[in-house]
Order: sequence, then structure tokens, then C-alpha cells
Amino acid sequence: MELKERIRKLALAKGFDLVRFTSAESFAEDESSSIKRIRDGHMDGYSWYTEARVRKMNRPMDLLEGAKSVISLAVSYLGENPEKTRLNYGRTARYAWGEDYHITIKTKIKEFTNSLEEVVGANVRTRAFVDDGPMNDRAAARRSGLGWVGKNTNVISPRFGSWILLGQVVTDLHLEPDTPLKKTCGSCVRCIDDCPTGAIVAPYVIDNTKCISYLTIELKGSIPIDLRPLVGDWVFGCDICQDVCPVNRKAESGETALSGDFKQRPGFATPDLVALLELDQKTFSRIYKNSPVKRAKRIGLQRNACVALGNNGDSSAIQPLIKALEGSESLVRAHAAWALGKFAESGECKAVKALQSALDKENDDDVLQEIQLALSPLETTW
Ligand code: B12
Repeated sequence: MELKERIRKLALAKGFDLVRFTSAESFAEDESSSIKRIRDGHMDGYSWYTEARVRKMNRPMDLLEGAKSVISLAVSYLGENPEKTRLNYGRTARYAWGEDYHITIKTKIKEFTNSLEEVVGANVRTRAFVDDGPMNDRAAARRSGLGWVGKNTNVISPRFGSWILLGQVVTDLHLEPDTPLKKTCGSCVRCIDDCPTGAIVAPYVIDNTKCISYLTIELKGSIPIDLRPLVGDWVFGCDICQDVCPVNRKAESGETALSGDFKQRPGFATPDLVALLELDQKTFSRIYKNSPVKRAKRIGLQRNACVALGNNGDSSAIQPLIKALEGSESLVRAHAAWALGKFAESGECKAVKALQSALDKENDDDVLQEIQLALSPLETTW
């Protein structure tokens, strides 16, 4: 059996759904388009995403001495459908419904690289990446033909859609490169049209600072006030640009997605927003152990829950939001004030009273400003 075929079989046996090969040559075009994104301000807020980092992540030969090839791997995470959304339940991006892929795919990739020498019959040097180091995953996946880059910038596999997570193995083995796919999104612009925040500012260009995924996971401070109504009920990540993609409607599920790692933990797909607001640190750490959600941190998740409760508009959220307005975290208080402001605007007296009494007690300038802003539309009507 040809070497590539033996390697492919090994990767499939270790739980990967897609295996392709590319050379270790630089991803020159990807490097220059990523640098352009930084210069255009589309990666603002990401302090680690520097031009030096971009150069490193697009040059596999700098990542492993003697690198000749990159083995591009993917795991499908399209499992069971979400639980039904009810009022005052939020939404979590699909990749975060189960175990953290940084851990599960890393385990698979280690098992794969550990068995590689046996399959090859010689010494092999490797360096593996699962979104945990300087590697441009989409660039490697695209050039290997694992999928094409969609207008929402996700790599789309003809078989599994964009519901795939990527990993790369840089190696000193010479493996004949596979060819990129010829497919494109054609004239489809569904993802661009349906992104509520307009984060896909042009085909293949995401403005990070508007992307709900960035706002709910990576951003540590305040969510810009004009974007809050557009975030809807997403509390961790966002899948809208994938949900509306026609290719994803016909996507198959992978073995792993169906069997284990991506099996949704109860309540993760549509978390109870009030329960999120009431989480203490100990419970947060227990519930989100080995889950991608812990990246948002408890305070970030509670900030997001306030925004989602304000957007859902169900008045049963008022009392828990009042409690949050009296809590110890200024970021959460600020967003609770915003959410209560939405209820106040729709005539909920309890919300108005809580905001007014918080005005007298609050010491934090940012929160005070949020409370004043929340009350300001009412000034004319009082
Ligand atoms: C930073 C980052 C983010 C940021 C920035 C997103 C972004 N614009 O890339 C934020 C937090 C917003 C984010 C969100 C998400 N992410 Co993310 N993220 C990354 C990370 C760490 C780096 C990506 C990067 O370098 N971006 C920089 C920009 C400039 O690159 P780009 O937009 O991808 O552009 C590339 C292509 O579009 C191409 N290109 C540019 N112009 C053109 C023009 C044409 C014609 C063509 C064909 C190509 C092309 O070149 C660019 C460089 O390669 C990677 C992991 C990694 N180490 O690679 C994961 C990664 C991209 N993320 C991933 C996932 C799953 C997500 C989310 C789906 C999670 C969610 N549900 O909330 C969303 C999707 C949002 C979206 N539509 O991009 C997966 C994507 C898998 C896939 N199928 O593509 C990755 C690969 C992680 C992994 N190992 O699986 N992410």
C-alpha cells in the first residue's frame, strides 16, 4: 500500500474524518491577506495576533527543522440537533456543546503521531497543532484540498460542510501534496446577508470586532452598546454564518461527532440564562471543566447572559437582573443595567425603580454611566 494511503488509514483509525496532504512551503497568499486584515483593523482586540505571529503561522518550515509536508486533519462535530429553545434560554455555538476539542483532538493527534513511525517504518519528526500554537489551520486545509474557504472564511468540506475542526501535523516526511479543491461558494452570499452584526464586511473578510463569536468569547470588557441588541441570545460563540450555509444543510455527521466527544452535555446548547447569572465560581469551574466555554470565564458568561436576557425580553428575568445589578462584578452590573433599561423602556416599573435606586448606591463610573444611559430614554416620558 502506498505510504500516503497507510498514513490516511492510520489517521482515520485514530478518529479523524478527513486527511489530506500539502507541502511545507509557506502559505504566502494567506500570510499577506492576514497582514492586510491586521492593518485594516479587522483583528483589533487580539493582542497576540501580531504581524510576527502571522509570519510564523504561515511558514511551516520555520516550525519544524527539515519540514517537508503538512498532514491536514479534520474532525466533524455535527452531532445531534439542539434542544428546543425556550424563553430565557440562550444559545451556545455547536463546537462547545461537548468536550473541549483542544483536548480531545490533541489526544487523537498524539495517538496518530505516536504510531506514525511504525506505519512509515523509519524515524519521523513531527510537530502537531490543534489551535494551540502558531499554525494557520485554514491555509493548510485549503491548500491540501480538505475543503474550500467559504465567504464566511470557514473551511467547507463537500461532505461534512464547515462543521469541522482542524488540526495539522508538520513533518519531515516527504509526501506528495494533494491538490486544492476547485469548488467555491459561487454566487451565494447567505452568510454575508444573515450575519446580524454585519461582521462579514466583504466576501472572505471578517471584522473580528463585530463578530458575535469574538464579542462573546474573546472580548473581556464591555460589549459595544450598539452591538448588544444584535447579539441576540448567543452567550458563547455564534453559528449563524454556518447555520445559513446551504452546504451545511446537506452535511454528514462524522463518527466521532455521533459517538462521543461532541455529544452535548445537558443544557449546554441552550443554557438557562438565569442559572448562568446565578453561578458562583466553584460551580462554574465544575460545570465547565474540560469545556471550551470556560474560555469566556464566569464573568464573561454572566455579561453575555445579561445581554441575552435583555434581548429575549421576558419579564421573569427582571428580578434576577436586579440581583445582578447589586452583585460584586462591575462588568456584570453594567450589562445588567443595560438589560434592565430595555425592560424599563417597555414600561416595566420594577426595572425603572431598580435602576433609579442603583443610581444612589453605585460607585463605579462605568456602571453609573450605563445606568444613566438605561434611564435616559425615559426622561422625556416622566
Ligand atoms: C482568530 C480565530 C478566530 C477569531 C477571528 C476569526 C477570523 N476572522 O479568522 C474569532 C474569535 C472571531 C473566531 C471565530 C470563529 N472560529 Co476561529 N479561529 C481563529 C484562529 C485562532 C486563527 C484564524 C486566523 O488566523 N484568522 C485571521 C484571518 C485573517 O484569517 P481568515 O479570516 O481565516 O482568512 C483566511 C482565508 O479566508 C483566506 N482568504 C483570505 N482572503 C481570501 C480570498 C479568497 C478568494 C480565498 C479563497 C481565501 C481567502 O486567507 C486568510 C488567511 O488564511 C483559528 C485557528 C488557527 N490557528 O488557525 C481558529 C479557527 C479558524 N476557528 C474556528 C472556528 C470553529 C470558529 C467559529 C466557527 C467558532 C464559533 N462557532 O463561534 C467562529 C467562526 C467565525 C468566522 N466566520 O470566522 C476553526 C474553523 C474551522 C473551519 N471549518 O474553518 C479554526 C480553524 C480552529 C480549528 N483548529 O478548528 N476565530
